Amino acid sequence: MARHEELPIPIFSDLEPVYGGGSQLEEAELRFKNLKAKFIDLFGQPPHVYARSPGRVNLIGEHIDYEGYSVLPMAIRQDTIVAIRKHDADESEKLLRIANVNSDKYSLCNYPADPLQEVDLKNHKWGHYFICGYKGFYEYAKLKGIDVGEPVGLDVIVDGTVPTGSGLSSSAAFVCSSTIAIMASVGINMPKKEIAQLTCECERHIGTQSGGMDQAISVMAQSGFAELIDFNPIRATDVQLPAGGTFVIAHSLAESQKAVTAAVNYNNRVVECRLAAIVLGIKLGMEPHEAISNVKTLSDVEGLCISFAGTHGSSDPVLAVKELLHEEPYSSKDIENITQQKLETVFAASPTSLDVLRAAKCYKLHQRAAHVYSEAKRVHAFKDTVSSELSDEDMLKKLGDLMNESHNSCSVLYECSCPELEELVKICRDNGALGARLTGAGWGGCAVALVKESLVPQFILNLKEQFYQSRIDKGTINKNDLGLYIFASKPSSGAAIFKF
Ligand code: NG1
Ligand code: MG
Repeated sequence: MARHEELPIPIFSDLEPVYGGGSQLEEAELRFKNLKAKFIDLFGQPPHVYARSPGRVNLIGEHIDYEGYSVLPMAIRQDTIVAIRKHDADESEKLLRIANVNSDKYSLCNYPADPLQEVDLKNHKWGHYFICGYKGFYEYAKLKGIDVGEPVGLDVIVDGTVPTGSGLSSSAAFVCSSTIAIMASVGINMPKKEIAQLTCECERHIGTQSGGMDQAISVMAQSGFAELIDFNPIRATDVQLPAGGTFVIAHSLAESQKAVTAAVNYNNRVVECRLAAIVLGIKLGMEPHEAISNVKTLSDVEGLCISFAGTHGSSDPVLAVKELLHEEPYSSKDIENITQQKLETVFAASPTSLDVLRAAKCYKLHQRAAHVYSEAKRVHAFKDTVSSELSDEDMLKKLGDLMNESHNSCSVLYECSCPELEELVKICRDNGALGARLTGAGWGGCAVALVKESLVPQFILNLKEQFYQSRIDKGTINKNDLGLYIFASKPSSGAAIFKF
């Protein structure tokens, strides 16, 4: 049987295979009905096709996908649905009209039907994420010589339930569902692993140097499983989570606007990792020019680090980091003395990296590299624990410990937490979570806690009291919306196309 990443996106003519039965199915039926009615209301005709793609929670493996390391997320139930109608070639208006069911918050965006348009990064608009998919798909088609005809107008309505800026990957759910809807509208489908790669490249048009985890899980998830995602090439391996444990997702209520703060947060860390990798490469014997042209990620110099560790009787690349990179932050001068090249020259080809250099005061190479190498090991330890012979009790405890270690590393070494997340993680642990950590890029957004199944209702009640009540009293959130901010989640299924 083909591995599931080799298969195309499934096409369904009813909702049940994706939304199951019961209240979830009823909710979905209502959403689709409403979406169709809005579509006809706004554009005068029904959509041709719908695509849906879910958000995700990352269980472990944070900020290492862009360094080439495997991660372990699971898809959540919340998703984005994109309804689309492709104009006929003779319809006059060559416009992409992108509307949202939540028109109070997201007003109609119009773009030209031109795949070569640039995404206006200085002027962030919600519709830009659709354009990421649009541009990316046409670039891909051109590269592969796929004939998709002349661009025509598109009518689109988006319905998303993944909370935004929450580390649950609303952005990838939107980019993936958009790209798949655009593909479906011109009758193209392909293996999921190719769509995962393509959508990762699509999302980079928003200006973040994304890894690829979010798109990979959104496209390739299987109901009932978390997935170990490997990169280069992209692969997804089902991971059956132990019975008796539940992942509870809780929002810190600090919104992380990654596309807006990329130069000092997300892209900054990508640049720091690259610099750490280059410096390690040079310290381990590479010529500076060779390191600059060949070393892109910390995984590229892991072999050298392990050989170095071997001479000290260890196999841990973190040992090389400890010996070869000082803890004191590096100035650009310090690094340029090692690379013998101006940093502006090293990153000349990447405008978003040049933004990082302009904003950065110093570079914490030791801390970032120590996080990445140790986090990469924790992902495999997590996967090995799940498939070990341990009793459920011991297994859950071990998984919780790994999640706690991951959070501490994110917080102390990678500095991608924030006060609200620290408070929330502590409250989770104080209330019996076996482990709790920030999930997604951080700097706000959600935490994920591993909780014994029998304790979940009480755990949620305690968090409501100890974390959310004061925020309800202050009017930050509405009491009736609490279910949006704290919920238990089972692993749900990946992207799908619907034709009714
Ligand atoms: P969020 O912020 O949850 O969308 C981001 C990246 C991931 C990964 C995580 C950190 C994008 C689209 N996603 O996730 O690739 O690097 O941060 O582990 O940029
Ligand atoms: Mg995102």
